[in-house]
Amino acid sequence: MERDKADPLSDSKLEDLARDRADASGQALTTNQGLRIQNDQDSLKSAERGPSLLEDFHLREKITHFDHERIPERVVHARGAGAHGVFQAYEGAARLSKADFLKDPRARTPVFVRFSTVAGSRGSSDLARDARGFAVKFYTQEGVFDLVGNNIPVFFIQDAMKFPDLVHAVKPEPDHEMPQAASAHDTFWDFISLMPESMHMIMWVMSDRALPRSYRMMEGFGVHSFRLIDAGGTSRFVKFHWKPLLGVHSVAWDEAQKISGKDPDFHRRDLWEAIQSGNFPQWELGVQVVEQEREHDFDFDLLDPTKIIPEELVPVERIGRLTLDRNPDNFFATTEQVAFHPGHIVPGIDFTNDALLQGRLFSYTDTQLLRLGGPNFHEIPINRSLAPVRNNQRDGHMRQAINPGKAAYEPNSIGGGCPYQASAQAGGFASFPEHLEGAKVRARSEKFFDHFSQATLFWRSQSEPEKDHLVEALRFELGKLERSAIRERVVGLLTHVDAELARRVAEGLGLSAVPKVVLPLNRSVPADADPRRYEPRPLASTVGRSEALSMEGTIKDTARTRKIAVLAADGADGAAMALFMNAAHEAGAVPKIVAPRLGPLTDSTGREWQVEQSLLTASSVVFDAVYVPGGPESFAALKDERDAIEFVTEAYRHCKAIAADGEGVELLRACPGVLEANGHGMSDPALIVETNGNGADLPGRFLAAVARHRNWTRVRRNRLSSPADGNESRGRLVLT
Ligand code: HDE
Repeated sequence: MERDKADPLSDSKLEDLARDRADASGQALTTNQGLRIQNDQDSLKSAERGPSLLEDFHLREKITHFDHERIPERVVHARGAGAHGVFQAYEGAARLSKADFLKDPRARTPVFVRFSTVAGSRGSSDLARDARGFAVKFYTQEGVFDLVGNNIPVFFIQDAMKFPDLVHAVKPEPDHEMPQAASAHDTFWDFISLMPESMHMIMWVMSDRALPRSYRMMEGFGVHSFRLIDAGGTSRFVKFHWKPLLGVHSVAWDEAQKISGKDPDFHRRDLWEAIQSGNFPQWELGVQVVEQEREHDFDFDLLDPTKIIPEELVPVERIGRLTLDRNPDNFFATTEQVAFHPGHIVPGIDFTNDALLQGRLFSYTDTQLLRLGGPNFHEIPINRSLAPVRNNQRDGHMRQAINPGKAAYEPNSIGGGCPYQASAQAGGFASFPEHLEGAKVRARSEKFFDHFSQATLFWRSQSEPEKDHLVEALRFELGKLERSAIRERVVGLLTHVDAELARRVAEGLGLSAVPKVVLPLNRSVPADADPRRYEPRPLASTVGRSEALSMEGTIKDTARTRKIAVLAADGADGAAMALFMNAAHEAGAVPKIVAPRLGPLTDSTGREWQVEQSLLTASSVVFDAVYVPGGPESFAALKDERDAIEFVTEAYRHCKAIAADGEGVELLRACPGVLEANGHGMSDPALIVETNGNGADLPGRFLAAVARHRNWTRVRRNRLSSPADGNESRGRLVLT
């Protein structure tokens, strides 16, 4: 997947950025005025032991700049990671949109992508339970187009008016600023419990979608309905999707919490390392297209961002490919300063009246004015359009452009009437002339009030392990609340999603019964309105299942980029190790030797291997799978290491593929619950053990299990002694 160096367009943004690259290699140190510095060690003093002098321009410049190095972090999506890449449309996309970057399958449009969590601060963990931002900036020849989406296709609220409330509720509580990057606290659930429109999104964020294995393994969604405008001026509604070529995969919640301690940069590191090693992450751009005439054919409103269009109703058509192929040179210059905006748009794409989107169209410029300090943030290299920028805007903080001439107004004659307006024919943007009529109101359409049908659809579409995880997530989140009234209100709302779901959550919370629902359910009601008009009401005629909502059917045929720990010590079976290492490399996996200590490891054949991490620095949670080769000496060294036992036990608990041969199997036996759980573990397809030494097919079987990601059915409970019988009562009365 080498980037095509000869391609002029895909490199054009990198060349544009190169203008501002300050490379100091082989150069002398200077002040910001270019003065060469002779002493960067000592400040200027009146004597060796005397006070510093105000005259010391070098010290003042250095410290002043340092004092001003931070800018305000993003109000939301503060923590993120970015990468450069390229987008290329497939043949046929031109049928749907006249956008230049979609029209020509040969055009390789440069992009910059930023992934993020939503609630946490800049320094928080990548593994918080949260939605992930998936923001793509296309540097097209017609200007910048930003697709600023999330990895979840719906949102908590239907109207921008409630966004500050939502964010205040989920952010750390204002009195003590706790908890960081977590929704498991009273204010968030208090708000949610009074806002049933959030229930569909709650299903998603309580599901494993909120715990991605990698940014490279999550879907992206534009969320709102947008418009595509074709060359003939016809408008169609569209929902945007990003489909990852590696499939959609998640980690377990216990694992996520541990990764937050062991490697809070887990996702950022994963993205960086994948790109660095040439494993360029890829997604296909998908569209669900709805003809204008079908706008009202659905049980839900296309303008309601709390609803999906089930893929069974409108299939996703794949129209292009995104490849991330280059890490940024400098985090601050790119990832921190990049300014996305759903309102950055090009001809061929247009907005809808989704009231959440409409609010966003205001917010993103406003926030950049504060964060980036003024109206010229479009001149910052990462934000700079590749299409020429010519207008009569002038001056302001940090202006870079030097606009010659006298005429900074339009119309003008002094400047020859330039810059002139472009006709639509010449690429001038013209808004879609949507026909509108109605009274000026603060209200939403009738169909917006079906708050539960799609939440139910999501729940019913999950596999059994996914349902278990969702139930556990709700028990965890609600279990952290201090106020039982909020907990009960939420469980009450869950009964409207699914009675079984509510019962299971109630049981885990130790409630003696599923709480009675207190009406009205919806407390998001204007002062003078009749609350009954605002109550949720089901409209969807059928609630079945939608395969696309579950991760069970995702791509599971590649072990590419999967990190596999080879747990070994001196004397490990050299033949088995060599066989496995070759097979793993061939499959594109990333095997790393983890041993009791760093330095070279000598196997049974005398071959030396580089130990990449010791048991002290490594942890199973940052690996996808574990292989334990045989060798009596290696086993003897590992069996007494508590860290080695925990490594395997934890990998087992997190449903990962584990393989062992020879004495390696003995190590598995020493790990509580691993081999006893099902006799020899033979019925577990992700537990591959070879006791009689004839393990030629072990690497192949193991790598196939790694490709399947996890055996989520392995443990339906975490208790060691009894079989997985589905009894979740934890010693309490079972609720019916
Ligand atoms: Fe954002 N959002 N948002 N948002 N959002 C921001 O803009 C906002 C919403 C999303 O990597 C902010 O530059 C409002 C939905 C992403 O830099 C801010 C509303 C979706 C990113 C803002 C929403 C998003 C942001 C903060 C409701 C998914 C990070 C910093 C009306 C479709 C982009 C900034 C990046 C960032 C406002 C709702 C996605 C404050 C008012 C829905 C991926 O302007």
